[in-house]
Amino acid sequence: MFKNLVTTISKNRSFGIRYISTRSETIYALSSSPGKAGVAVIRISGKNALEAINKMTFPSKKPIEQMNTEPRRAYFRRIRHPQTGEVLDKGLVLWFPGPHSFTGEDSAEFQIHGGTAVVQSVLNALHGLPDFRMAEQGEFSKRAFDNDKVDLTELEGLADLLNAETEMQRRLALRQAEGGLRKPFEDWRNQIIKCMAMTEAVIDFGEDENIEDDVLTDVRNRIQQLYQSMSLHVNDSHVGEIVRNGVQIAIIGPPNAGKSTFLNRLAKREAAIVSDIPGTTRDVVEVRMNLAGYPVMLCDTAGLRESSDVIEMEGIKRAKARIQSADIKVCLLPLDTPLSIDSVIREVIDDDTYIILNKEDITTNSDENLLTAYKSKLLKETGVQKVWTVSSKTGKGVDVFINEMIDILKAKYDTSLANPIMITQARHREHLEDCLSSLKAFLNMPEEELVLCAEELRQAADALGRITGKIDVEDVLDTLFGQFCIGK
Ligand SMILES: Nc1nc2c(ncn2[C@@H]2O[C@H](COP(=O)(O)OP(=O)(O)O)[C@@H](O)[C@H]2O)c(=O)[nH]1
Ligand SMILES: [Mg+2]
Repeated sequence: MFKNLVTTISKNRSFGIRYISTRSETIYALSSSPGKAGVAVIRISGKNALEAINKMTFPSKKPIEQMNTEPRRAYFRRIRHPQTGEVLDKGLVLWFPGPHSFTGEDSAEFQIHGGTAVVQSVLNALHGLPDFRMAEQGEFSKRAFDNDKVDLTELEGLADLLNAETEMQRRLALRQAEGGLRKPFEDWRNQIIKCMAMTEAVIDFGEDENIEDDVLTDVRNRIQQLYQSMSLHVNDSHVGEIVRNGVQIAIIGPPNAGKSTFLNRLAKREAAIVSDIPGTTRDVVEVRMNLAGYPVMLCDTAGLRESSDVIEMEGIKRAKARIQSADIKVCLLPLDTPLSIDSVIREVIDDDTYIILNKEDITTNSDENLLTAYKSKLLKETGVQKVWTVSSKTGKGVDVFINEMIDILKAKYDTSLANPIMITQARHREHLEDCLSSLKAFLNMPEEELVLCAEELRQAADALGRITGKIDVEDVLDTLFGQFCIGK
């Protein structure tokens, strides 16, 4: 009985609104990037896709009816104009009958020479076929979503894969595009729906002797367990989101410490202005870097000190805002001035701050023992985990810093398979938190309030449904498809 109830409820309530597209037309588009290239890929999807192959790629010596195009095989053929028979190009032709295609519909692919005129002539020829039209932005993906080939998280993963610039971003995006989030989220949602069905069964058939006494206790235990395991994933220190968006590393410290010189050294270019006039840097200067596959946004900030200069004060305000939002802070202290940490700097040092002693080449603290003693004092007083000594001017010590920073990144932002569920977007987190708060409300509800209990579970399931796109997601879809190019 429960099993039937589960299916009925999931059919009636939880699938709600779906994004509907008109699918009578067959769509086509250039899926590779426009411009000159060795090969261009034209994709076709819709019920007449096979017609494009039959009418445009028939071998000259054989009659059409003898042509046999097997699925998922590459054929080297002449590509012809469907009306005039003129040969437009020679290329590979592939046929993917639905539902075993990206969109779930009958699909075809022409891989032709990537010249502008060649591509245009084939697109024009396709335009002449009945019920064929050029695809809209993201329309192939939209059809894949409509046909349940992918869910929203997989689509987001796909968009991220197209945008991935570093190895870690690629890894994270690929895992998500392959259903890394869909599976656990759907599994959680199904468990909640099952508990909801059990609660509703007690509401409907409470007097019935077929219902075991401990159904509600069972539901409560299951939700308790689910709540705990979901909470673990939500409290993940935002690893997925940080790797997806880039690790923000802020270079901070007093004026003239050599922050801008250090940034330029890492960036290998003169990104920030360097001068011996304290207070030169005002705006936050950003440099994107790839550190062993981790996307990093390195930010140079204005030196922190008390100042009465209006513009410098604005720079310091911006620096402080950036320091607050940074994932990692690297605090530079110059070795050519007396060793001390100003209170303005001390205030911003926290668990994610590391210290670099700069200007090793002109240190006035040349006594090794003094330096070592100062380092241990710094470690003890500030609680930072690492102090490096470098010269931004000569580059000495900078490689050691880079290598050790990579180790820190690897430890802090572990994207290995050991952590299979990685929340990559604020959108996921919001809905997961909604789901958790409904589960918590359920757990705090007196057991006899059956109707309210069932309602909390329904809201929890809906919150998860919004992540995968089972319900109410039109606004998210519009934004998402807008990120794809025409041929995706
Ligand atoms: N000798 C030496 N001078 C440095 C080093 N790093 C920076 N400087 C100099 O210190 C001054 C201030 O540097 P800058 O990068 O503008 O400091 P910021 O105010 O912290 O951004 C400039 O004259 C730099 O050339 C270093 O490692 N060694
Ligand atoms: Mg500067």
